[in-house]
Amino acid sequence: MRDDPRLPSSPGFWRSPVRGLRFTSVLGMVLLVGMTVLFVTGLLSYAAYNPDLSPVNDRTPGKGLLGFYLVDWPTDPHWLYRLNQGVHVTLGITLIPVLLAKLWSVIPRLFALPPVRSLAHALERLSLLLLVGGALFQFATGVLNVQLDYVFPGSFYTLHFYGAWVFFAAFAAHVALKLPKALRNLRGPGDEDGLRSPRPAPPTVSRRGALWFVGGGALLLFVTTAGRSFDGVLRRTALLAPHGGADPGSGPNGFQVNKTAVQAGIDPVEAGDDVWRLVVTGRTGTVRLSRADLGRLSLHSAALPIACVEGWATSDQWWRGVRLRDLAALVGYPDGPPDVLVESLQRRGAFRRAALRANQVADPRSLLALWVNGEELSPDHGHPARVIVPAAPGVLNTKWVARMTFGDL
Ligand SMILES: Nc1nc2c(c(=O)[nH]1)N[C@H]1C(S)=C(S)[C@@H](COP(=O)(O)O)O[C@H]1N2
Ligand SMILES: [Mo]
Repeated sequence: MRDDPRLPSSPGFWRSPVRGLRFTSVLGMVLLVGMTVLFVTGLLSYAAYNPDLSPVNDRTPGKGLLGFYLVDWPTDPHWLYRLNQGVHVTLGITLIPVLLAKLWSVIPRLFALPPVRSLAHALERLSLLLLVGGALFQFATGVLNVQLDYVFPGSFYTLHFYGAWVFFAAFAAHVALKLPKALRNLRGPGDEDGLRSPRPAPPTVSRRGALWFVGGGALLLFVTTAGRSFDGVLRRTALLAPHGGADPGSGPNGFQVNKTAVQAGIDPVEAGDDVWRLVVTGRTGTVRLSRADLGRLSLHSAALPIACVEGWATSDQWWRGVRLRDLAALVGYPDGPPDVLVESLQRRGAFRRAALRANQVADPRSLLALWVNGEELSPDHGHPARVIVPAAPGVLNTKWVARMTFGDL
């Protein structure tokens, strides 16, 4: 029964001559480095949202110890989030063929009998379930989020954050168990541990050729993804980046729009110059400012990108408007601004409000922007006013701002 080669539980059932520990070890080493970078950039991406700051930003209020590493997200260098998220998303997509090839290479083990040989073996198999399940879950949720955006309304952060910890715990255990063997197998012919087929079919491709095939697939994904972190000609190479949604057109406002004013349900009358007033509240009370009032305050410019959690980013745009710290000074914080809660005219949607930390408010490049690239903000980029903060993820750059409440959150 056990050796009946018609059954997947028999080693003879698996006939590809490509399988073997060396093939598995090479892919495993690539994943060891790649998955670690994905995990670290993923945790940093979460930290960039400043979840410890306010319940508004915190998508995983029950995280407990898992949030041990959270820091006040810095504002320097101003491309920090763009780089972090470009690496995270581009690398994640690039590693898909490597992950699939690795799983393919060890699939005979899934069916090996007896299913459980000992308590230790049972624990190992359980950890493999978390490892493989966790990896597939992280890749699936990540890819769905960047390609279809907002398929998990409000829950993507939660799913991807906890999924990352489950995966990485199993990954660390797996590496501790397998690394010595993988290293041995890279140096010389090791024991084959049931991966090499006992009755291999004639080869149609060499092992090296199979690795080139996987690497070529990864390279193809890389060159059709990496461009999403840029604009202009490079953006057009990002064939896999989502192109649906609003066409931002050309001209000063012609850079990527994630959600249009119409999609966000912005009422053009409410956002119009006659009606709109920015309501700023702080220690000394509330002030209401029209767009003309804002234009009479001290105006400043900053060259900053929009960098979305989905991995797309623009290059630096020239924003012009009022410094956030000057708005804080208007309501009672002349030296040293506190945190701020920013709320949009938008009535529904997870990103209609966000909290910023004191260090972000204090940065002289942090603006409530009224203009971009020398022109009025377009409705889709947040007219009448939007927040722009260096090094922060796009979700913190609230559009169609209606209210700012300064104070320690
Ligand atoms: N009010 C509001 N502001 C918002 C959003 C939103 O949905 N509503 N989306 C945020 C996200 S996720 C990003 S990436 C940026 C995108 O800005 P852009 O459309 O001007 O490129 O806006 C941010 N500001
Ligand atoms: Mo975003």
